[in-house]
Amino acid sequence: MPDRIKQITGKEILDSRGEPTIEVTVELSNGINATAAVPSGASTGRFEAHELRDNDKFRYEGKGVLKAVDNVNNIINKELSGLKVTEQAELDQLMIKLDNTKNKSKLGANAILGVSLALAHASAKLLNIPLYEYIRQLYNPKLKKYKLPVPVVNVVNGGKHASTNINLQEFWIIPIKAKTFAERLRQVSEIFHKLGELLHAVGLDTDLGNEGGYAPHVKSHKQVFDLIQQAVDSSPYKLGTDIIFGIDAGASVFYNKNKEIYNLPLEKEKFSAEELMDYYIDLMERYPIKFLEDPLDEEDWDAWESFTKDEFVKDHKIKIIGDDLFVTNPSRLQKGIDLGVANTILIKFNQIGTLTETLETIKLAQQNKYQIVISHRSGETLDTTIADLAVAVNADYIKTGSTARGERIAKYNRLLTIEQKL
Ligand code: 2PG
Ligand code: MG
Repeated sequence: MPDRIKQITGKEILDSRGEPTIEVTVELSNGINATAAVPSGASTGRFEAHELRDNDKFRYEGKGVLKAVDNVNNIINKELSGLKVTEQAELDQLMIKLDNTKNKSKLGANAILGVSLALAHASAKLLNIPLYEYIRQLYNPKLKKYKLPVPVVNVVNGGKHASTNINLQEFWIIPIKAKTFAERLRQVSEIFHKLGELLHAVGLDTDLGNEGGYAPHVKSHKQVFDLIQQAVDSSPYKLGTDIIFGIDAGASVFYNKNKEIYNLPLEKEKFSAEELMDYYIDLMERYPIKFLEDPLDEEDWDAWESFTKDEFVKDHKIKIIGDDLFVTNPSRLQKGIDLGVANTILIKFNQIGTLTETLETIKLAQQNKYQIVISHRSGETLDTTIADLAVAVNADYIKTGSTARGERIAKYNRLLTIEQKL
């Protein structure tokens, strides 16, 4: 039968930081084969599914993934071979059972996700339809129209994503007004280049961080916003109407749990949760910042709750985005829904470990009117599955780095192709 899985093979490859990651190929009995590769984070949430690494200090400083590869080639391959490839939910469930831990620590979420995504790619090929259409069928076949996500584009990299003194992790420009994805991409790319020229002109570094944004050494976080603002002002686009700002603070990284203090050395200050929220509000009063991802620590639920319910945040319809907070996990999202925490969720399929669970979390979010940002990781490959995922579920936004670096551009280019097809 043509739709049966003949063989599943894992391979150790390198990601965009030159660290090992896993690539999986699924071969069907009719000869069709499809491949997917798994990304990897640096500012990883404490509650993410487990990324299995070898801890063999003689290979890749312990970061090899040969155990995960071995789990694919033996345990998973043995269990799934001969089964029908299009039974995505059942196959994902089988792997979850086979692993039988809470956070996929036995087989590795990287091993399981690689297989899960390669299965979807193989099924789409088998059915001769684009991947986004196949994922749409898995997600909700009743959804009629397709919508392209708006890119949130990380033009300056800080935190764990670059060697700079910038503590906040990401500074985004968001093209909210243009009509098409292609137009939006052109606008941000033009502004990105303007920003590069500007940095160069004032003698600041224009080398790129992990996600393709600039990573200069600066005087303050405000200086970063001033520079981006100047770049927008020198473009044909209007700040506040065509282009708005956002940040991923990545606050868990600079939170001191014992002292209950947020530490931003660039501001020469330590902040309590309340002071940090005031700091964000001050920034939002100065600049058109409308998106705040992970403004607070991943376990600071009370602060998240009071920030979401803050008057300024509500009046200005600020998107409060949970990444490390929710880790694409339906039970953590449910807690957020119950408490009224955040109004937008970041989705990364390697935080949870299968395509099926990712879709489940997105469904829960959409049913509860949370907006969706589909996201890359800071360690990426040329895999473009997130572009198809975003279109499949009509995600509101996609976050996949700046408009530079091949592994980021691959996703944008895939979206350009999809837009032309639709
Ligand atoms: C984030 C991500 C992606 P990382 O914090 O949102 O930008 O970073 O992959 O390092 O967790
Ligand atoms: Mg984040």
